[in-house]
Formats: sequence, C-alpha cells, structure tokens
Amino acid sequence: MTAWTPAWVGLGSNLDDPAAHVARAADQLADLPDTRCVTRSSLYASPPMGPPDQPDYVNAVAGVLTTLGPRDLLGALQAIERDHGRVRDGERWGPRTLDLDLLVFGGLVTDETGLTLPHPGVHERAFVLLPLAELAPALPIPGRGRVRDLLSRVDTGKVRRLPR
Ligand code: A4P
Ligand code: MG
Repeated sequence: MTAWTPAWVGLGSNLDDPAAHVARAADQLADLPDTRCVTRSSLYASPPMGPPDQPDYVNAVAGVLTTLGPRDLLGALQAIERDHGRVRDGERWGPRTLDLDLLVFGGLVTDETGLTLPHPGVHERAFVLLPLAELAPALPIPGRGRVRDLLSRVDTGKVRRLPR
C-alpha cells in the first residue's frame, strides 16, 4: 500500500499583489502529482522579517498528504516558485514574488545539504505559527514542541489575519 505522509507548507509573498500569488500557489499545490492539498489557512499580513526597506508580506500555510519524498516535494515547490517569476538575487530575506517553505514533513528531522526539516524558522515565526495554529494547534513540530505552545511564546502583535 502507498504511504501518504502529512506535510505542511508555508507560503509567503511581498511583491506584485502578494495575496494573489499566495492564493494561486495554494491552488497549484492542490494540483501537484501524488499530492492532495487537505487544508489551507486564512491569509495573514505582517511587516518584513529581515531588511525593513521592503513591502509587508502575505503568508499562509497549507496541509498536504503526499506520496512524494521530501526532496521531490521541495523540488515541486521550487518549480511553483519559478512559475511565479521568483528571482533569487542572493539577498537573504529579500523581497520575493513567492516563497514556499517545507515546514514539516511527517516526523522527519534532518539537516542535509539543501534540506533542513523541520524548517529552521517554524518554531519562532509568528507569521508561520498563527496560520498553522488555525489549522493544527496540536501539531508537534519535531524536536520543538506543539504549535499552540510555540505560538504562546512569540509576539503576534504585528500579524493581522486578512478577511477571507
Ligand atoms: N532549504 C533547506 N530546507 C528547506 C525547507 N525545509 N524548505 C533550502 C524550503 N527550503 C529549504 O531558500 C534557500 C535554500 O533553503 C534553498 O536552496 C533550499 O534548498 P531560498 O528560498 O532560496 O532563500 P530564502 O527564502 O531567501 O532564505 P531563507 O533563509 O529560507 O528565508 P526564509 O526563511 O524563507 O524567509 N517576513 C515576513 N513577514 N514573512 C515572510 O514570509 N520570509 C522571509 C524569507 C523573510 N522575511 C519574511 C518572510
Ligand atoms: Mg525560503
């Protein structure tokens, strides 16, 4: 029998109508081969983490079930980023049309070239934990704790949920 792994994807954009990029990317997630998009959060707006001279971000989280391995899923996410005209100019945390982060892949903990799981920012970023808590407050982030407990430790004051 094929094994389906639950995985969580963080979506973010701060260029060229960010809400539209995030919404279209969520639709594309649902169309990935060997993958079902099970749930997606509301959109959340927040000021940039990193260089301040860039527009606010729109973020969301989606939950998928997949028979892909983590590298193939990440490769598929990067293909969606490219479809959105994502240009990597080397600036860390610089503006982007679309960023798709593989937040959690089942219970996998790994730190290999090009793939760190859970994503190293999940446990400390309000713009990830708020949408994740909307969908899965009891989800364990391997090695870090449950989403609702992690959320209670971060400052959510600057993150706004956008109306559906
Ligand atoms: N990589 C390793 N593990 C993963 C993973 N689990 N998911 C590698 C995704 N990518 C992973 O990513 C750099 C490399 O990470 C890739 O080659 C991949 O193999 P990138 O997307 O090219 O670079 P980046 O996104 O600029 O860097 P980084 O450190 O991943 O940034 P983040 O963490 O994605 O943060 N402010 C707000 N308010 N909201 C945001 O969403 N996002 C960022 C980017 C900055 N500020 C933000 C937000
Ligand atoms: Mg990224």
